[in-house]
Amino acid sequence: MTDISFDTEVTAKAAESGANASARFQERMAAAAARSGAIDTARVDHLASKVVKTINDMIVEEKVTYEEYNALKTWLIKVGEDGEWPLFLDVWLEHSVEEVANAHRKGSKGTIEGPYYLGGSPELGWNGTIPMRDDEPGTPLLFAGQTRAVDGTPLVGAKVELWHADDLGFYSQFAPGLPEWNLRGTWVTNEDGRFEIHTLRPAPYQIPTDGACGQLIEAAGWHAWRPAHMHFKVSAPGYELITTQLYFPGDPHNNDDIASAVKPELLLDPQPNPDGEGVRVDYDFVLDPES
Ligand code: MBD
Ligand code: FE
Repeated sequence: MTDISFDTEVTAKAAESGANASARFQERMAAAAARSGAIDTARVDHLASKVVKTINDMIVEEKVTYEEYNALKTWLIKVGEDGEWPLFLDVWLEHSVEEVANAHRKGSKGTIEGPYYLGGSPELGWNGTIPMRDDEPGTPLLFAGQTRAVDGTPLVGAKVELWHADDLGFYSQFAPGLPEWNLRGTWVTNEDGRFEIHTLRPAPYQIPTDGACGQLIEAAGWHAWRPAHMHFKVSAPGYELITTQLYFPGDPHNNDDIASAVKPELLLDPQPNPDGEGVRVDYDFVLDPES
């Protein structure tokens, strides 16, 4: 495995991802805020008071010094300047929110969305090839399966959205210089609820190391790796949308993902593709009905 943090071109690209992630998120939330209701003052009071108390208790318990307090203040300011609040929150907190949100589900496991989703990727039928550059590096991967309800009913016309990083760990529309929809697509399941996605096997991934999050990782002696992963959103009218990620067995970071987003049910079982190049992997998505 190569350490990409010493490549300056790579580093410069990573720096832009934070600012783009913040801007895209703010656009989405502005649209959501226009639709949402009044603020629940009692709930905000309860949660905000608890956050403040938890941190105060920690400061007293750990006898945090002014030097440490000022280091924290400096770092928090930098997280904002680098546009890395989406990255920080999604890497270190989103997994708990997802755990709470999806505890009731009986269908396929979800996991975190992370900072790099975009809606509206190109529709590629039920068995199309993901948009990629002519010289896109990576092993061909056929990802085939069915979408169905927890009661076994095949879901015809379900949407399977996939997004993943390129071989260097870049997501299109976040890192600059990539075709608009590179390695992003939407498949619509056929009359049997089936899909066949033609893409490339993603590589192990490091979160951007050149901003505030990277600074924390280095100062704490942590690592920046996530296992190789593909992100999905799977949806059908009348069913709960699944946001998930799938992983490959044997990845050295399946057991210490920086984002704590791996679950045993999310490990794939790729095999040599009997009908073509590269690998084939079969995986079905099972959706819970909306309550
Ligand atoms: C990613 O690609 C990702 O999936 C997560 C969860 C955090 C940072 C970058
Ligand atoms: Fe990712």
